[in-house]
Amino acid sequence: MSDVEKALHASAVHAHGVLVSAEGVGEAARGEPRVLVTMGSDSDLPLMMKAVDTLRYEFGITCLVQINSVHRDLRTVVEHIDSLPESIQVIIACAGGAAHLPGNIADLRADLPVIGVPRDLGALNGIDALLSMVQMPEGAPVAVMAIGSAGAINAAIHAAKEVAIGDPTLKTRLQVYAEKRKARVANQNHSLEQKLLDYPSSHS
Ligand code: RP5
Repeated sequence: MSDVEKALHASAVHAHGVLVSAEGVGEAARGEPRVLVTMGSDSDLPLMMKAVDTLRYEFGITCLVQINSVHRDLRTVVEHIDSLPESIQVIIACAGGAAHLPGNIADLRADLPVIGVPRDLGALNGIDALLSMVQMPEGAPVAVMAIGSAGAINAAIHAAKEVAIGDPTLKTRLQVYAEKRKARVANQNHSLEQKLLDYPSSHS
């Protein structure tokens, strides 16, 4: 591990975050974190791993993953968000219920774009989190994605697009990702005739 990487790991530990890259987690991670992926509770982790895995495997983006609860420990959230590594360019924040985390972070960090992911949870199944995030008053914008899994993946793609503004290599990876999506449609058309032939008839 290089000296720069050692310093980064030390600062990540200090900020109670964990580095994640395509190479691994924690000490095994490589590179500077360019995206913070944060969430209100580790119960959000299964959803947010979709964002983390998209960032690291599709785009090769190293991220810092951190739990921040504005309902349970607001003071620590302020400390964490104030002391993020300089290399962070975008923040993805997920929460469920009365989801204040992304909006609070948008206020704390006037210099960084914040992407909100509403978690599908509880009696309102994410509608509460969606409205809490999207109805930010003027001045502290949150770019809100869809509720749940599609939102987590789109948050990662959107973050990659923002990072790619200053990184031509990343632009190429975004194009490759888009081509893979197109190939899915072509494959579906390829197997469509057989699927129609095999489809159970509703006529006797
Ligand atoms: C939110 O409350 C968290 O982001 C999570 O979505 C939700 C429930 O948290 P747990 O009770 O599972 O810790 O703040």
